[in-house]
Amino acid sequence: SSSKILIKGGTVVNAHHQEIADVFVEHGIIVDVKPNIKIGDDVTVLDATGKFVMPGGIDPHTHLAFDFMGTRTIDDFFSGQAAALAGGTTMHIDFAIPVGGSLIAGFEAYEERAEKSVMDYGFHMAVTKWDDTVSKEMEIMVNEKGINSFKFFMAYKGALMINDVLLLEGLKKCKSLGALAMVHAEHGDAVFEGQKRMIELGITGPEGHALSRPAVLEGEATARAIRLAAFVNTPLYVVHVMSIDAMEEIAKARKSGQKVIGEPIVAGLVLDDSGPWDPDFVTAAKYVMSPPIRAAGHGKALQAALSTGILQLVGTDHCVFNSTQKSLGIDDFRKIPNGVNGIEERMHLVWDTMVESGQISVSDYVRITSTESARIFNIYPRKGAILAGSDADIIILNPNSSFEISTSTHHSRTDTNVFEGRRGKGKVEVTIAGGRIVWINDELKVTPGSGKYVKMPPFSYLFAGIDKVDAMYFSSLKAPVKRAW
Ligand code: DUC
Ligand code: ZN
Ligand code: ZN
Ligand code: ZN
Repeated sequence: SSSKILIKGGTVVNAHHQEIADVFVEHGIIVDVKPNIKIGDDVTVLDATGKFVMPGGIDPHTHLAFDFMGTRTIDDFFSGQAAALAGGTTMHIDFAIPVGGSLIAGFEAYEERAEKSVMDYGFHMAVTKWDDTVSKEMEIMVNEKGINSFKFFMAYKGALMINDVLLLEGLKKCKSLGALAMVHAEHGDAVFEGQKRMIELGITGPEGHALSRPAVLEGEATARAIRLAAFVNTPLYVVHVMSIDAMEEIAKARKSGQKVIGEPIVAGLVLDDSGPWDPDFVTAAKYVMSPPIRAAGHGKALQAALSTGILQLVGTDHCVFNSTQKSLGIDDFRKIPNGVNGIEERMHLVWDTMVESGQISVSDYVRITSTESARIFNIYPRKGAILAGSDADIIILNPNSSFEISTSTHHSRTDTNVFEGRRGKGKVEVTIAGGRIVWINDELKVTPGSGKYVKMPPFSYLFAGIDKVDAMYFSSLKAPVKRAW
């Protein structure tokens, strides 16, 4: 395709505004957005009449080429991103994991895995232990490597899990760096106990997974992380909010003015816990993720929370293992690699579930699938907007066309799909990434190495006013009482 693209006559949607306009793209950048743009004849013209022209999706939560639970996710930075593009997502933020305890070694390993990228990407970094080296490495990540968010796993005992002392140190360090603290919120010690109980009862199948880690443990850890973040006075981002229990803690904190972000994932919005009870092991095991997919009412409540602003954006936790890998846990659900797909399905399922159903507007759709990610991770308006000067990451969605999800047509390398057979209204017909048409007429045209690493600067809008609050807090602590003794 030409380096110049004109998208004609569509409804251009941003998070705060929509209008019928043309969009002109040159050399990977949006050059102009206005009605009736006149052009020369060396331009690829796409007719978007009757369709929505929107910022490409930004998936804030993925795990590509992730070494986890004795195996590596089947989607790497090529196949996972190709799948993303086919579903209208043009950027993702992946979780880089330390290697041998080193954040720098972890970052370098992920840099290498991402060399074959076909779309833009950024990294969060996980912190899994605490000492002076880790503390120094966090500074290097923020000041030199373009990372502005750190994830703390409150679960996965014996592997990634941290304790409250580390969480407290980590929160303080994040605050000092202007980096966003993220938590996987489940009470890891209690989960461990719950798993033991299941095994003792003879429940070794996939149904034991959700039974061993009920929503009360997600609510507890969410509340604990929120309160520690309040004590440190730093913003908090709760990843994969899967339950009413966790959502209500976030609602309460936000109501009191605390800066807490809640991210549901698409599987948690549209699936319920009947899957893991399927008599076929692989079918049941494909739904196993943590926190687990909950009973039916939770997803609906999370949708409602998204529509009222209690939750702010949608991720996927795309972390995919095939049937063979899932079968590592055939005798013991504790050994089933945790993770589900979603990177290709998120944009379609959120459209169908939230917009087509009438729960949110098209502008809200743009906000929760793209713009809010860009704002939180401090790359707006380069990403997350259709504005002159923004990166040309654009989708054209036809609201009158339909999608259908199937393992036989998806672009992930896995042989299962937790959304198998789902269909709905609204189809991403064109994806433009970095100014190139990469998805059109149901065909992918991607070039390994064309994706760029996006550095994310610290001190996002979430930090506005934080220091002022601190000054008030500490100045009120100056020995106000003169005692008699
Ligand atoms: N949960 C998953 O299901 N997979 C990856 C990590 C996580 O927290
Ligand atoms: Zn030129
Ligand atoms: Zn997690
Ligand atoms: Zn995750």
